[in-house]
Amino acid sequence: MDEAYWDKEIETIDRHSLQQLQLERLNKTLERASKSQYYKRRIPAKINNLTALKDIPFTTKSDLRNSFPEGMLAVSRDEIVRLHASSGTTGRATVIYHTKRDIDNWTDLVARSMYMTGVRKSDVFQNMMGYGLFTGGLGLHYGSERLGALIIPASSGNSKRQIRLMKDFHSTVVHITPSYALHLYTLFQEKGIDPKNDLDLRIAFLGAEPHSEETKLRLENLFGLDAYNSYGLSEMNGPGVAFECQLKDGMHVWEDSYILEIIDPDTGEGLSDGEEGEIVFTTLKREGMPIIRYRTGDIAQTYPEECPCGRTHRKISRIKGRTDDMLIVKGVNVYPMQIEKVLMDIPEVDNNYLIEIETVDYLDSLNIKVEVRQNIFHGGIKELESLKKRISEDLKNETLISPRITLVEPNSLPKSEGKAVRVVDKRDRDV
Ligand code: DLL
Repeated sequence: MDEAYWDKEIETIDRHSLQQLQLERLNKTLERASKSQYYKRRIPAKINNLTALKDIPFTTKSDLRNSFPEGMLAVSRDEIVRLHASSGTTGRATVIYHTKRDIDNWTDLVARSMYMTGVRKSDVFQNMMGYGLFTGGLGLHYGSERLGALIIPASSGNSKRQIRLMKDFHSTVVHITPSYALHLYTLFQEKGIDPKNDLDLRIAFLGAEPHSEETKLRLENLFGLDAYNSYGLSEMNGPGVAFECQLKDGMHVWEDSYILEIIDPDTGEGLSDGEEGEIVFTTLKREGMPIIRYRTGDIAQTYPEECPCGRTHRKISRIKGRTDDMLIVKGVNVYPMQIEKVLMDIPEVDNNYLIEIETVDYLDSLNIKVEVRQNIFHGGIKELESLKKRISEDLKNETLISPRITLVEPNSLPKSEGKAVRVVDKRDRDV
């Protein structure tokens, strides 16, 4: 193993060889997928070049739902060793099946990702993502074991215990949702702990939900560590699909395992580097349940430049939001992430906020509740008014909208231990 790389050969493979490998693996994928009920009549037996992938139809979340529970299974049930499933809170559940080799490949991608950020055997890794059907806990768990770090399978929640574990075992690396990390910091403050000086944390993996660069910088400053963006989705295994390297400027998508496309969400046409659109993935190594041209709903762009870290796998930007979480307020398109970006850049703003959208006189009306720092909240009315004005102006510059701003006390908004609910949509649907 080379110092800087987990798997130098594959991480630094030249683009031409990578594309050849992709075509080879794609054809194997087509062969496997054709054994499933769902794909058997939808895909060609073989394609001769990667461009021909564009002629294969997309797979969507509703295709996964409609083929529940076994319509996309491509091997015999005996080959399956694990499943992960979404809760189905916004619709019917979806399920992903893994063979032994699928778990092995996933484990390797996670170990590769963690190693890339600088995690080594000597690290103590506190995994604060939920263990269970959600992929955040178990996904990182096995990767960390393969790497050889000492893992604390803390799972999410129970903040007091999390803090105790960090202190007792001198955790150096954490895996956490950004919203939970922000919440945890307020608890540190209450307990008089300064994570910068009283703990040994040096690396955090932030993922499972959209977050702005400003939130990440804020967390790096509060905790005194390097935060790396970790992106993935259950349909593509879970975490370990794309991860930031130590340059922290975009996430490498592991293209030996996934074909990455960015498309125009309205027309489905492919977009070029630097153009923002929806991420589409095709699995290249999955046996149990191969998925072809999956529309993730996540919005990002690819970077045209080569990364100085030497890895040749293309990078994507931070996720701007999801196609389905874009708000249209009085005709203006706004992503919650744009709002977060503005808020987290203002030092007087504390670590939590909530966006409410409702119908007033047939029009969309946006109300943003913002927790402000204790001293500001209990300071003069003048200070509060001027903070409100600053937030309004900055939001107007960033998004062109002028929402109502309500400043509230720290710790008064609902807290998150997993994926945060940032937007409450109370709009009348029948007008
Ligand atoms: O959230 C997998 C994961 C776990 C990724 C832990 C990273 C860390 P799902 O529950 O299927 O899987 O949700 C996937 O979450 O399509 C994105 O919309 C969002 N998401 C995940 N990671 C990020 C990220 C896991 N780093 C959905 N930035 C995805 C922004 C993210 N959004």
